[in-house]
Amino acid sequence: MSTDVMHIGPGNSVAELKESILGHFCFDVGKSPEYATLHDWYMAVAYSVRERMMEHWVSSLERIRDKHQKIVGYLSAEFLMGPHLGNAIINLGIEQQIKEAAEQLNINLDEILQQEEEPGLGNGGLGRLAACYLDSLTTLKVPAIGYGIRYEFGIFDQMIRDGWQVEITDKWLRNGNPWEIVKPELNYGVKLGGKTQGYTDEKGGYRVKWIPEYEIRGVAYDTPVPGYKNETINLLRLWKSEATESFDFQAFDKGDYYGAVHEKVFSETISKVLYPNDVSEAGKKLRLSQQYFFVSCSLQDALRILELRGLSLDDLPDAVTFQLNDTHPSIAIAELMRLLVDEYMVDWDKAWECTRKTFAYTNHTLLPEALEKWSLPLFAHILPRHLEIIYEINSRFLSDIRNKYPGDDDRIRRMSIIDEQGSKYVRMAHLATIGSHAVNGVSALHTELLKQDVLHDFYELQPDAFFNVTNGVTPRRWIKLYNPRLASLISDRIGERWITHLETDLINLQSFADDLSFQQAWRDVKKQNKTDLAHLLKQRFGMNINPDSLFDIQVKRIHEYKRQHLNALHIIHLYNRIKQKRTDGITPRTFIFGGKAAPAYYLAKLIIKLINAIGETIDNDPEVNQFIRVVFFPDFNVKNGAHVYKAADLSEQISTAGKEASGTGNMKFSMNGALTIGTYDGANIEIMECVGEDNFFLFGLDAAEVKAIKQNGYHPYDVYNNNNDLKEVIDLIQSGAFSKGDTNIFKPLINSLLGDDPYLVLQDYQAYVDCQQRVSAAYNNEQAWTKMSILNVARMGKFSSDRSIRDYCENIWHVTPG
Ligand code: 26V
Repeated sequence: MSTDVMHIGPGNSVAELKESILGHFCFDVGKSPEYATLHDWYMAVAYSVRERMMEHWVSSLERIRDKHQKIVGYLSAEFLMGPHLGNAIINLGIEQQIKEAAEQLNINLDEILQQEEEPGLGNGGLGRLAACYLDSLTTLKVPAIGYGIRYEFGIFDQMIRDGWQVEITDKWLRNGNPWEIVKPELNYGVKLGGKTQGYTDEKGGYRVKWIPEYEIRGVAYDTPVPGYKNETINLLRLWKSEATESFDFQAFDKGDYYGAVHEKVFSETISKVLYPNDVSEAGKKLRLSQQYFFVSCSLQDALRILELRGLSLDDLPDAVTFQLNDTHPSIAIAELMRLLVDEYMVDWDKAWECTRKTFAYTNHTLLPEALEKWSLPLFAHILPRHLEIIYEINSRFLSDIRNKYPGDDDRIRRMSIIDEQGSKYVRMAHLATIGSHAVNGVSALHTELLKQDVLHDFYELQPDAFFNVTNGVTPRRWIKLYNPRLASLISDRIGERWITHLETDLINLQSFADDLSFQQAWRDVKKQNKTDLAHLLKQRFGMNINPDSLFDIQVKRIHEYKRQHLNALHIIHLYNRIKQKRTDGITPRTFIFGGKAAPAYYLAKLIIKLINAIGETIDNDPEVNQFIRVVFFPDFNVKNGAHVYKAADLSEQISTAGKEASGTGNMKFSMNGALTIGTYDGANIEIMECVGEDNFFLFGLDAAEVKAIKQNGYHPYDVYNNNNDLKEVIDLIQSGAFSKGDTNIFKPLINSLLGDDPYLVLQDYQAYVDCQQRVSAAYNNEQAWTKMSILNVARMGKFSSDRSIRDYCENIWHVTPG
């Protein structure tokens, strides 16, 4: 069957591609080429490329129906896929032909690619990780479905006005989305609210049914995920919420047309907007509804597929494994129990065994404020039956704990799913841990801290359930697609296999680290990438930066724990030295920042303002800007990341030790030839172990030292008073030097640094400044720097997401890659 389908597939020759693009132009865009906009051409090219995935899609669906293959269901509230077209062209292996076809059609492929609006269905690292993992799952031929939400509005677009962040709604669907295929027939009802009712079944057993207040419907939107040159497609299946037909009937019955329309609007609200990582309480109800909505649709879909494969509920744990991407989908544990116990009448113990075998949980943060918990009244209001089930899970679990640790009431309190200190909450990380057969952290350090700290009691109970899977990123998008010059230079020397065998092959670059002509070629690539970025910033924002200066880059979400303000303090230190004419040892640098702040996170927004204020002050001061420049690249996202990572000399990974679970930007920079200045945190540690201490700029406290300082009392005011240089830096901000004399504006930031700052910024200040001095000196030795850069890339093989996925397959999913 599948081979028959292959025969009808479209060809990939230049002529065939050209014809196909013109065909789509005519039949799908519906215009004559003479009136075409660039976006029209983008649509035509996108349809042509998508068409080339469809034949493999159909044969890949066959694999999903193969009952002997275990399927991975990757449950994630976020998928930050980035633009599809460029990636699909690379993975289908048709970049040369498409380029030529475009040339012959007199259209510029780069301009076409720029047309694509990025689907920003994620906040940052967690959502992007899900996207890298789908790429690797497919490249490794593991049958997988990414399940999530088709948000109508993704992460907001960021503009900078007068140095402040302004949020703009992300209307990513406004021009249509050629990559998704709606499957109206794949739709499921999702209940919300209401109450529960006990009853006796025909065998005299006590049963419970859920009488919901309302029901909405989830409709599947499928996006093909192509593997790298392997004719394999996996599925990203996102759910859009709609009203059920019954509302229409209600309106008909009661004559309440407007009431029915109102209900319809409410139903559609569920998948309307992605929530930013916000500290605020707003939107809690909707967010919990979103989580349940996509989880419920996904589980119903998985059970439908199970039936399609001719399997029974007993087969579930061997047929599918659900990975919980953080706690956001962890309500799935209670939902599967509800389906099994209430709807399929499976007995509790059997249902629980099946559930635990089916789920695994990845934790992505240790920050207490980021650990999800839902207030009990809210939970009861939206998911009354699930709350009962959670109580039952909890009561059985705690009775086991009581048996094991008699009299240890404190342990019971600590491990309970319900937090009962003060107002009551449902702790989702506890539910996820108890309901999964495997729990993993995302870097070696993070997993250790999980075991020692946040999930310590659970680790003690079941040490064998804990695993580490260090994150990785896909070299297809992050090197081959976004750094084509470097990719061809590497391939020239070591062949092309590194693209799918990063761990074994990239290391072969090492032997060229001392080769002077190779070093020169390496520098040329970096210089061209920097020049490209300089042009782009000039063209889009009128910024002036010098490609001959050291590009020192920090791009990531803006958060105090990531410490963009520590970076800013170092810049002010240099500023101060330049103003005092102590310019000895200052290497010309361009500091580039990018990242979004959660809209309600005031201090993060103030940090953006400070960076822009410093940038503007320096722009207007020729004495300073002959040495340094500071720019803030607005609206940092995957698409803009394409120009940034490849242009970096230095990557800033300076989080407070113990706070950054892994980081993945650190990997993207290093595999594109940047050296890292970083703390002993997250995956930085493993990166340093791989590239070698001599090729990494390590500074600052480690996680144990951070903990010790906090225990003994942190006194930043003493640090400030005892360090004259630091004092001058802080006083400069305070004096209004960067705010046209305004001495109030940055007060909240200064107060946080000098107050009870949990991120110990001032404590690490001197170590950071000293380390930056070593960076400057190292950069001045061109050959030594280039060698370090080559060695960084050569030794980054471990950080391919292919390796991460193999780890999941082997240790957690027990799946063999195809
Ligand atoms: C959530 C929140 C919510 C409320 C306030 C502050 C806050 C701060 C952070 C978060 C993020 C939680 C989960 C997350 O995105 N973790 C990231 O996951 C990446 C992929 O594993 C990892 O590389 C990052 O280090 C980690 O921060």
